[in-house]
Amino acid sequence: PLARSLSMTSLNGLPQWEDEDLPVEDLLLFEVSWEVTNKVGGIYTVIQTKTKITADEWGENYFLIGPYFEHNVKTQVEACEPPNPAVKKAMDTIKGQGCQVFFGRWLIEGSPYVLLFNIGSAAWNLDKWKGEFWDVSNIGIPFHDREANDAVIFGSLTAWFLKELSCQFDGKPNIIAHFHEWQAGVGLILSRSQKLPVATIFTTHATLLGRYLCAASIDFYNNLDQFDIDKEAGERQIYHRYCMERASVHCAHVFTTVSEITAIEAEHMLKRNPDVVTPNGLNIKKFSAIHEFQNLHSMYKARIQEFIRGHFYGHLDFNLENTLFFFIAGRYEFSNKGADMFLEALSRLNFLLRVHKNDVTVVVFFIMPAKTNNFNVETLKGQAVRKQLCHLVKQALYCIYRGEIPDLNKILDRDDITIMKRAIFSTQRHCLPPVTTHNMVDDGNDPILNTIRRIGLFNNRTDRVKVILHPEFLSSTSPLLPLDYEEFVRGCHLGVFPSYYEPWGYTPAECTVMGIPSVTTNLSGFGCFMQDHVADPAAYGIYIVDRRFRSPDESCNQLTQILYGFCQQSRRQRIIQRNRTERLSDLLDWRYLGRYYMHARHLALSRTFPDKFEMEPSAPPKTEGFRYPRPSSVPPSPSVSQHSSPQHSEAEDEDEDERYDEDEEAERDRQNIKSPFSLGVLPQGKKKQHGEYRN
Ligand code: G6P
Ligand code: 1S3
Repeated sequence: PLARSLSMTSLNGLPQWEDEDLPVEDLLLFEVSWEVTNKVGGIYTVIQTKTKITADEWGENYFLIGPYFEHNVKTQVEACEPPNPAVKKAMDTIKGQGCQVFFGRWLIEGSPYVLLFNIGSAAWNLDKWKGEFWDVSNIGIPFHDREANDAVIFGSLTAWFLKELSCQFDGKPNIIAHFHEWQAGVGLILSRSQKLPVATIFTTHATLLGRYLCAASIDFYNNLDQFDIDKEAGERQIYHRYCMERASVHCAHVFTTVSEITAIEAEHMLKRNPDVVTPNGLNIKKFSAIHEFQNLHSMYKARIQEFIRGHFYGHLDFNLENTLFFFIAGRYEFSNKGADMFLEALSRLNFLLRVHKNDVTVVVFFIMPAKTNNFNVETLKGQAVRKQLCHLVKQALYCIYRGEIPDLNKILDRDDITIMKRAIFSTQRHCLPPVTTHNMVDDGNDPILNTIRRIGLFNNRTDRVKVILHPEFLSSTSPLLPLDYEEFVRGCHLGVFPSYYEPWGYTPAECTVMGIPSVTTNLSGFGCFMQDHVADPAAYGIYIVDRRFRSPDESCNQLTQILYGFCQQSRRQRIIQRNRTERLSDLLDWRYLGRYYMHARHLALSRTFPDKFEMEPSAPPKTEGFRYPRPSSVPPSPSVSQHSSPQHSEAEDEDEDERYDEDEEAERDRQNIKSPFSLGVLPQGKKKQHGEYRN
């Protein structure tokens, strides 16, 4: 019997696509990654957000394979017995040989099953497994590369498990194994060399060489076809890793990557064109109250303002109601993530705001983890002073709330007055508000701090741009800024991600679904995707800096203009723009983008088991020709297409209620959005064709 349908329903007019139903009851799907239950970077986000739709489709036949780390398991996984007897038997065989395997449910949406290998418990096999890997691939792993050695153990365990599992089946169920990134690739290479009856998919989320070459400030995109890639990998001492990556790519039945721009990169750095581009989605939750995200913005902005009161105590001579919060966040790759260009643009913005005597203040957060020795004293002191003053004010207010006419002699006794005087004295600061919240281990060599020193953004009173480096990921239990990342993003006004190397880029995508505008570039997968799908991205709060066809200085000027333009928006314009930004969420929903993963699986089955899955499936429709239209209230004049901020009159500023005509605009736009099918741009339905794909 055919199981759940793989058909995707249309989301607000986005293109529909129906694929053949896959008999998922006769299939098992394993997704393998070093980041299963183990947060290292963006791949964790891909897997963790995608499980909901994958578990909905595959039910009990979906498993994730990852490494076992006690602290992760304790907080995220609930142990249970494998429901599938074949899976249990394969696990028991491995356990019987002294290697620990953990099974449970990952406590995230979709609660998928996870199978976690304890790498340490199997490490005594390392020399043997490295030898076996050499025999099949001629790739030698140096003893000092811990990550690569772990990858060999992880991969050998994965292939061993798949072997023990598949030998129990007689043609049914068929197995699909989807491997992410080179750290999981050894499992794929070994499965293929052992000729296991498993359909394999390999997804790369970034190429090793691309990341390294870009970080070395090489003009990467203009020289893609010029690099001697073997030599480059050797010089950077990553030759063995690059071989593992390249072998995984070439062994896979189906090779995918996350964006068109990384597909081009892969063609040059890995010498294979991806079969499918699988853009990254998010698990979108819609609030029942349409404007709830605006309320949340207000609520979390107030929490950030509280932190600012403490951080700038004694220097709070700017109006918090007229202060904008910008931020950059992510892996600390200074130039790859565009922190270098951002700082330069901030210095120019500071100049512009000062010379134009603009009364807006911009506070910019850098959330990029680095090695630290905890919070610094000056920052902690700021929050302590704020709390003390807050306590005294609350005491006074309490009387007023009780309906008493406040009698100063009664509400504050002598001790309170003494405390208050001391608190006020302690707000007299003899140094500037700190640029960093933590004691940096390598303060003298830190690239962000060194750039701040060079451009002189020291949080002086005269600066209109203030900078705060928070070199640790955010947490709701922090004594300093008790917000988790999502809450923090919601409270900010603009995310700024001017990346040079960014295969996809989750940070601006996350901003979008929370209704927060962001800056991205046309070198990021996300930026290119938005350019392809939205007629006027800036009108929707997606600002795309051109880092491809302009010099770095020109790009930096463009970024400065974007930031300066944003500072000139009125509150009402910002509210309207946030509404528009949030409207793009459907485009980033896994319920829409998950179809590309489905297609990759179907394709892998048809290539591995051609007698059962006879023909290669037709690709999901590309959305070329389909675009979110320009918002209807933006007249299509050249001046607007340049500036692209929401139109309004001064009088409108008085009305700050965002629920009015914006809803009408949204409705009008929704009606304008037509699926390419209904426009006749793309063919209806599905049609299987032979030989449509490269092998
Ligand atoms: C949300 C709230 C409004 C508030 C506004 C502030 O839209 O619902 O009540 O006035 O945020 O916006 P701003 O861009 O100034 O932080
Ligand atoms: C990679 O993580 P990164 O931040 O090192 O994978 C992410 C998920 O596909 C992607 O969004 C990002 O651009 C890549 O760089």
